[in-house]
Amino acid sequence: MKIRAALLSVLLLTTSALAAPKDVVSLNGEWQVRIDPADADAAKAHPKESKWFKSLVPGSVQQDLISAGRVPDPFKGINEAPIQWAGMTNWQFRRTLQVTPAMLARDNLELVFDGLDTFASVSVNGKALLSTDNAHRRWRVDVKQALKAGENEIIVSIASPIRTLQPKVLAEANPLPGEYDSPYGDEPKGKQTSPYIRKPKYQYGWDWGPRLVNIGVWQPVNLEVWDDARVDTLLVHQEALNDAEARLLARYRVVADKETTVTLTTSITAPDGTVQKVERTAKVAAGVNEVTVPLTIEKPQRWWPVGYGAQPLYKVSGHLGDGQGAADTVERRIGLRTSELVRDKGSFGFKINGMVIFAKGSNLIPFDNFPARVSEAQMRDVLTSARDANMNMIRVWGGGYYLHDAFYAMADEMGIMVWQDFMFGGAVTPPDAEFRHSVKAEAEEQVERLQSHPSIVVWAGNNEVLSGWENWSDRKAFKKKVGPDEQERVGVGMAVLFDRVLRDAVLTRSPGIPYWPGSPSTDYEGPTDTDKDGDRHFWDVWSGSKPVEKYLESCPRFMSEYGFQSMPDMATIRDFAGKGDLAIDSPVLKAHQKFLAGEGNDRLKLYMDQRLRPAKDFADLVYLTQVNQAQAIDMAARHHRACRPVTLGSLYWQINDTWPAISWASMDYYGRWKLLHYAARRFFAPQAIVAQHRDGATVVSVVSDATQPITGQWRIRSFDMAGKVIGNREEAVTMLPLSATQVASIPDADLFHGADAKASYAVAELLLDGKPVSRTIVERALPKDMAYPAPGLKAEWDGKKVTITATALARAVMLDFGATAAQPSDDGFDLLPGESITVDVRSDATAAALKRALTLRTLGPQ
Ligand code: BMA
Repeated sequence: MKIRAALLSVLLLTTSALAAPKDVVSLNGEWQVRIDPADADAAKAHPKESKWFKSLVPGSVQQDLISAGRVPDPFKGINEAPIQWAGMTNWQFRRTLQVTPAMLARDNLELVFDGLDTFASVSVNGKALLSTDNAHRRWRVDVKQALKAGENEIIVSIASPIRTLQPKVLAEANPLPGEYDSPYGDEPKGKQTSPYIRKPKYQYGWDWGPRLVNIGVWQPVNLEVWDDARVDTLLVHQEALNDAEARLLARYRVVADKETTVTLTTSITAPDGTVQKVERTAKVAAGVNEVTVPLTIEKPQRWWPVGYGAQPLYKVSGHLGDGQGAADTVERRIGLRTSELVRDKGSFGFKINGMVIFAKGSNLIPFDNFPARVSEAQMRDVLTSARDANMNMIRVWGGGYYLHDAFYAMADEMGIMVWQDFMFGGAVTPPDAEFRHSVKAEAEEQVERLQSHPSIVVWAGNNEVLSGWENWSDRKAFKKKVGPDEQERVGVGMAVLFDRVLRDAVLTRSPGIPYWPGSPSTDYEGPTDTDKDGDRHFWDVWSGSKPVEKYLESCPRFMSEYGFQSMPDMATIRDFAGKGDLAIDSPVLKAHQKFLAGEGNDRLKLYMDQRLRPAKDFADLVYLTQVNQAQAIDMAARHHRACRPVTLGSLYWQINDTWPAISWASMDYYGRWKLLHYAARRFFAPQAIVAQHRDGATVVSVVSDATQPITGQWRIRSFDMAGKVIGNREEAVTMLPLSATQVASIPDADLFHGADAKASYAVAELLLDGKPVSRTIVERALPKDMAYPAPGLKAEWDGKKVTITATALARAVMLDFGATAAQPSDDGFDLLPGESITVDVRSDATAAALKRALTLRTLGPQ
């Protein structure tokens, strides 16, 4: 018996030694870059860069130039202009590759580029093998014939995307409307090349980010070496899900170079570690084959969004073997859940596992202007901050790029639902077939790559392409100029893309997950961007300069964008602006403000003048912009929540920044939370109180995201500025599951008893187990007109903990550490007379330095 077992293992070892598995050789790391010698003018203008210098892959030439100190860092000071030439130049990237005779003896050697940005030609040992035109795609090319034993040279030539497209665009009488015109004279106004290319749109400059038109090998590169057959993709479809079982279909795409028989072993590892295996033998032909394997999971554990249950994940791995040469392994991690859109008489919302979930969250823009350098830690920080602020949804906005797998894997683990846009940022799309085919391939590939992630609960066709086509003035002008036939051709082209091509990609690659043609849209059921139907982007406040109270005028079905700008913390401003004097209209602050081509700081001023007291100095002004932002979004978000069930989601614009900026972000490029992010934690709390003063009364609502009824109390107390209670009302309340309930509408006479509006306020609170879990302050005058008392703030330190006490009302207290980087555990809070709060301060600075750096700011007199 023993001998037989030993013999068997020897045999097994021998067979597996013969069967060489697929090899993946990473070609990431150090490459070289130079100006393409054919680009003679550029080489003449930049002789130094016409010689090879160090390049890092994945990356971009812009990163290489910055790392080598050949251009100043565009994120600091006013340094965006000196790097522009890089995007207008044709480049070559080069590396060598050692190939052994053993590798050459294998059946297949393929170069796989996960992303090339964008118009690239690849040659190996001087032999042209591949040319590309879509940065959102992966490219695979057979290199066996081009390789030789010993040293080989790979050259990737990438042409300037602007220069490549410009002849065509300049020749157009009416080029397609795009997004933001270049301030650098490289493209004439109204003649943008970006609508014609498949490349992250924000790199051409956005209203929160610089123009940095990346050129490079921006994703990993590998050499894949295999025999007989490999697994090209493994899709895991969820065909049915109930409490008894989940029925799945593993769909393998197997690519073979000859007819052979393969064994596919599919293993499912449950969250508790138990493994089940299904083996399937299939005959495959040379070329692309599909092999499907039905799987069943008994008593499935469901994946839930954060706040509604756990996030159990199952591992599905597939092993391919043919007993001769082929051996390949793929792995997917899945979660079991259903996702549906609630669409009933115009409504719009998400039903996960049959439960209608109010979406609380924000919009995510790319993590950096150089996507290749984004770290996992940076992505984790943003997602963790989202979860810590009680968000359950992030919209991955369409003007960027499809994010790395790691991002979605983290969202899966944290229970953050992802609204995933396809990458269309607002530009009108070309109607030609070639463009459509490119998009089709991109969409199918990306949905296949991401479909196993339970966090992705919807795919949406684009950002603002549909509403822009309907409503924006440049598009109206375009339609008029081109006439009805061309208008129809372009319009139909977009409809084919967003209503058919992308919808089909989701339907076939991720069946069961809803598709929504655009944000905002109404699924082609009527005009887009309305309160009554579908999702809405509301920009009357901020872009339209309307007062923030406009947020309260209606209950949209789902607010997928609304936003308000502020300055980042002083630590961040100092980092990009340096040490000198700071002013809101100084060149460096205008350079880091992209709204209205740099004039956006006027809008900050407009709203500050409208609502808040004058700033004492620049640091105080920074504080005031953050208060204004936090208060505006707080007002809107609480309102949206109180509008449930008419409203089923509230995603503010935007959670993050691509660089150190003055923008709508609630946390800046360095991850520092602005006051808005702290406010989000309060206004998105699972149980919250909403109190709005309108038409001479205070309307109080309570909202609960719990799935069980919850009993507590709500109370409202009114005070004068000396801290005396003027009015008081307290009632028990049972909050129904997943609900918003108006509990009172109290006329001023009953709450404030004739007190002066400017010298009194009310505090509405929700109490559970006798403790306040949510609070909001009602004021009947604008903050600037309120007669706030001197708050008498005191700070007492204990290590890096500080206790702040107020003797009188202190509104929107900020712990300002100036240029010292520090993150307090709470900030922007209100203190009632006599109240105190203890805050932990996370910082590399010493406790003594923190104590020295601290300034306490409030809306009242200091
Ligand atoms: C929106 C977005 C972005 C833009 C933002 C702020 O509508 O979709 O295109 O950055 O507004 O203006």
